[in-house]
Amino acid sequence: MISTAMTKALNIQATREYFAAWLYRSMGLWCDEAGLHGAATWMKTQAGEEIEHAERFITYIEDQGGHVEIGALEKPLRKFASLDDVFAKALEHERKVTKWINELYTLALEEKDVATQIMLNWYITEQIEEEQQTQEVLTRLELYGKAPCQLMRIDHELGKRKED
Ligand code: OFO
Repeated sequence: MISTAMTKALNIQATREYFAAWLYRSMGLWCDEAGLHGAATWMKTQAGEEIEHAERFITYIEDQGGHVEIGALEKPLRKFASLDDVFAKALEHERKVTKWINELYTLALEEKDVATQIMLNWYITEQIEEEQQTQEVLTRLELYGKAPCQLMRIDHELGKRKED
């Protein structure tokens, strides 16, 4: 059993995870149009992961006997200046997600809700990985991505991404 406040907060985060899927899917569409099909694959894989993140929250709310309600999704960004810009915005978004997960954890601590703390541990670890992998791509793009042949090489590498 989880509190009403916690149920509401987890529902909001589930919706945010769906929004993240929308955002990454939209970024992937931009990449495809820019001829960056490897990056598009990377983004599509990430969108799939975000749906899994949302589903994980939903399953937890249900397992705790809570009421699940998905909120409305805002329109994701569709225009970007460059692939650097796409990954810079992805990193910015992941940092926001980390902050939200930390806020959920703080609420769970305040409520002495140990089960939710344990559930959130997975997301805390996941956010370290998500920020790190996005930052890594952005760094490579900033360092080498200005040369078209290097950009193509990076794009090719991004296309090898498999679901973790
Ligand atoms: Fe990209 O993060 Fe979900 O949780």
